[in-house]
Amino acid sequence: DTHPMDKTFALIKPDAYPRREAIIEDIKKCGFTILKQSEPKPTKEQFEEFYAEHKERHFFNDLVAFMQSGPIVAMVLQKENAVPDWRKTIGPTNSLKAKEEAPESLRAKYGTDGQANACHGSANDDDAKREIEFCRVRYLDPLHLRHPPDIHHS
Ligand code: DGI
Repeated sequence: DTHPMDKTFALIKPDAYPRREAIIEDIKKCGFTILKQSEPKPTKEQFEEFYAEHKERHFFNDLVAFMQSGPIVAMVLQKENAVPDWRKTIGPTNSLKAKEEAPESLRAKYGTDGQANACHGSANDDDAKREIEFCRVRYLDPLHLRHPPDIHHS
C-alpha cells in the first residue's frame, strides 16, 4: 500500500506579495502547517528551470518576467492530501475563472487574471517532490551563500 504524500510546494507570487499576511492566515485556516517559509530571489534561469514544462508556450517569457517582477514567498505546506487540497484551495489557474467558479479560492480572492494569479501549487506528487527539492538545493540554501555576512566584505 502507498503512503500518501502529505507535503506540497507553494509560492505567493509577486502580485499577491503585499497581501501575504492575509494569505498566510487563510493557509493556516485551511488546515495546512507551514513547515518552511522563505523569500528566495530566484534568477531568471532558475525560474526558467522551475517552469521548464512551459518553455514552448507563448506566455513563457511573460511568465518568467512576471515571476521576477517583485518579491515572492516560498513555502512547504503539510496536511493530509496536501497536493490536491492545496490545488483546490488556490482554485483554477485563471483568477477571472476562479472568481466565477470558486469565489472562496485564493486565486479568486487575491489574483487578477491568467498570469497574475497570486499563488502557485504543485500539480501532482512528483512535481511537489521536485519543487520542494529544487527550492531547497537551487535557491533557498544558495541564497545565503550568495549573500555572505558583512564580515566577509570588510
Ligand atoms: O499549475 P497552474 O499554475 O495552475 O497552471 P499552469 O501550470 O498551466 O501554468 C503555470 C503558470 O503560467 C500559471 O499559474 C500562470 C501562467 N499561465 C498559464 N497559462 C497562461 C499563463 N500566463 C499567461 N500570460 N497566459 C496563459 O495563457
